Amino acid sequence: SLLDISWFTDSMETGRPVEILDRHRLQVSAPRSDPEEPRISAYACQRRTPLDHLNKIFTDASEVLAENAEFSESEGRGLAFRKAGSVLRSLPFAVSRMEDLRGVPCLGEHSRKIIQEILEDGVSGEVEGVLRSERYRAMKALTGVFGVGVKTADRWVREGLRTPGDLLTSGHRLSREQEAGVRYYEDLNCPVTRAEADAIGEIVKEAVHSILPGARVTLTGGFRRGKEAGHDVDLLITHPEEGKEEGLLGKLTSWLDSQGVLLYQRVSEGSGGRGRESGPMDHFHRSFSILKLGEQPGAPPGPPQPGASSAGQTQEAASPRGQGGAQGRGWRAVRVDLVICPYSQFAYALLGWTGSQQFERDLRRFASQERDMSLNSHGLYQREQVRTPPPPHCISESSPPLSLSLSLSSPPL
Ligand code: DCT
Ligand code: MG
Repeated sequence: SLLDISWFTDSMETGRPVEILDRHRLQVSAPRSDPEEPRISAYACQRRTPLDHLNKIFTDASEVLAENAEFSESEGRGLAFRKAGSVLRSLPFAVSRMEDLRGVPCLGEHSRKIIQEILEDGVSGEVEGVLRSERYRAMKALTGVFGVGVKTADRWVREGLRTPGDLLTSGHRLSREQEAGVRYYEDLNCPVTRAEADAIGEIVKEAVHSILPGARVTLTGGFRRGKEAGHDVDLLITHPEEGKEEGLLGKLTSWLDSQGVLLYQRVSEGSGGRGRESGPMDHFHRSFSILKLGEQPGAPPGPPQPGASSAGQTQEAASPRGQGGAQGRGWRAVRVDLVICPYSQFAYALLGWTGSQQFERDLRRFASQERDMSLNSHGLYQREQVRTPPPPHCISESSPPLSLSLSLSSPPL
């Protein structure tokens, strides 16, 4: 059947030898470990992908082309460049000629053409063209506003807007999220350092512990993978006694607000992690927030400014052109995701929130295509469990997710 054929070809792509046992039986063996010809998996989750790697010149190019494709809502093309970037990151050698790429999966014709251009000329004309293009620059600047997606940015670019400053003078009515995005534009586009992420973690930990002793706060996302900088701080919060985490998010954000730390927040109610689905998005109670961090990591940000209270309605430090930065003002704004999860789902949530995006994507694809299972941040399920979901609120009792042997103290993935 078609299904069998796709399974068969995927197995071949992952570099696993297939033996023909008889007319009706094929056997897929363990990956070959031939040092002469190491096979590279087509799944990012089966590759070692170090943060520091040897092919930056090519991965930078793939990233620009992926972004540019996403700006045109060409998801397929964007994904192809993301996959190419991911596999290039995993190569243990610097690519110096096209022959080096023999047998490397996930590199389409277009990606290979770009690599060839860079090998021959030192740069890719296509990438240079994108970087110079007015549309790309404007889309980059406008999607850099927190709360502005590709569709909205595209509409504004068609109207002639180019920068967040243009947005303020255009008279467009902005959502509360976009207003915060413009107000803290410079800060939110300035990478968050590891020290700043740790300082935010400490502020949140102190708040959580004063509300719910014994709760655990874990720094996830890029920082858990060892990155030195990121675009936000992802914090996963749980409590070893299942159920105690309920209602925590509201109390936590009220506490942060009372301390003058909460500059903005939007809460996604989710279902407190009680629901599950076959899609990758999770159902956790979550706050997309902007927090205020004092200049010295860990230092209190100072008293709230006049009129700067009441849950994210703050008007302080509004920069007239959306350019207000941290310099000289003694604090900076930081994007923080606060995610609450029930303890029984913590291992899955930690795995799902650690990333990278490509690693997660392929881990879910691996579960589905190679194991006929479904993985998300709530659990790992047999396929038929997903097809016939049990009634709501009975999930953990009637059909617990399969156990995942992930040590809570495991090193970054
Ligand atoms: N994630 C995912 N699928 C997505 C988006 C995110 O699986 N479509 C997971 C993986 C990473 C985690 O959520 C946090 O997301 P980001 O903060 O966007 O990623 P990051 O790796 O932490 O990147 P950065 O360092 O820039 O914050
Ligand atoms: Mg992050």
